[in-house]
Amino acid sequence: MDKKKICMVGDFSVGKTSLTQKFVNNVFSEKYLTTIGVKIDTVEVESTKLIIWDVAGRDSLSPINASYLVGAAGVILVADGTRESTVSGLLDIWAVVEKRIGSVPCVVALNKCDLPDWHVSESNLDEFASRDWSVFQTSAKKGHDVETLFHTLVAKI
Ligand code: G3D
Ligand code: MG
Repeated sequence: MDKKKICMVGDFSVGKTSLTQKFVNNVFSEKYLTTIGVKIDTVEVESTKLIIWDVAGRDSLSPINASYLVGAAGVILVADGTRESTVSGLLDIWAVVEKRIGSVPCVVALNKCDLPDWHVSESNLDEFASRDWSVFQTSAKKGHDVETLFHTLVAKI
């Protein structure tokens, strides 16, 4: 079976772990917790063995942690739609990703869409669209668009 590593990236507390858990709890998953603070879930999606890397800690892409990206076939960029800085911050995070592993397929989760206090500007959405990223408004809490998010990335890689 084809094996593909993907990485969850995004600011602290945007919902990387919650989205991963919501997704893998609906499918059979083997988990590993590595000593370097990365949680790895392995799931089968459409005859691909998907290996999901979810980093712990505040700054998922500090220069030290950027090596976490090596070998990834794609990334899920996660922002908290109620915190504008985490949305615009995706552009900086993408720059780190691109420098480290090149222009891999990517999907964007604007997470916490169940909350009323939504702050996603049109200019950020335009910027994402111009990069050909697939953008989803997700809720790890309600399960909204979580399956679609992961399946879209798998289709791209
Ligand atoms: P991280 O892995 O990116 O750091 P987490 O983020 O998955 O740990 O989530 C951080 C906090 O946001 C958690 O709250 C979690 O329950 C909450 N959260 C994640 N996704 C959603 C969502 O879709 N909707 C809402 N309303 N909350 C969400 P706590 O309070 O446990 O820190
Ligand atoms: Mg986490």
